[in-house]
Amino acid sequence: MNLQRTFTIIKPDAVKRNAIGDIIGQFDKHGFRILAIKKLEITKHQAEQFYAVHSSRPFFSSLTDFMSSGPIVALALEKENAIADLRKLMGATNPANAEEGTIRKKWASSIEHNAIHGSDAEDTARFELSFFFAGFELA
Ligand code: FUP
Repeated sequence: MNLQRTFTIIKPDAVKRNAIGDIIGQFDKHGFRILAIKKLEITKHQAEQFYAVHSSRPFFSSLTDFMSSGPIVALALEKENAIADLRKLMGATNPANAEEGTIRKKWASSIEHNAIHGSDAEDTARFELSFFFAGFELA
């Protein structure tokens, strides 16, 4: 038993394509419990802080422009092995490599416009959850 929390974002491209309901339905179907959820827009500066680990990568400016280009939905999810299981449900970063049945296979249109973010480890999940949610929202 390894009950875990993870953090996910339904990205601006997926929100624009009206995929919120479908993606939340997939979380539900795969046993993720929604602890907290909010729809919001972030600024370029906030996107830069969130993706600070990628600040030296060539795609950083374009990625943070994209993430601040429109509404997103941020969720805190909980289940056993939530972090690895969400990564599996998301599919590969590049939709060209995403397996059938994954969220990115269905909704992503490019490696940048790839529909969904999910934490990749326990420490990043903690940072990302606390970046978007206050402690009382996750209690
Ligand atoms: P992932 O964890 O699957 O979201 O992928 P990464 O942490 O490697 O990358 C974070 C985000 O940067 C991706 F979701 C999309 C963007 N990215 C690009 O735009 N181009 C790239 O070559 C790699 C990543």
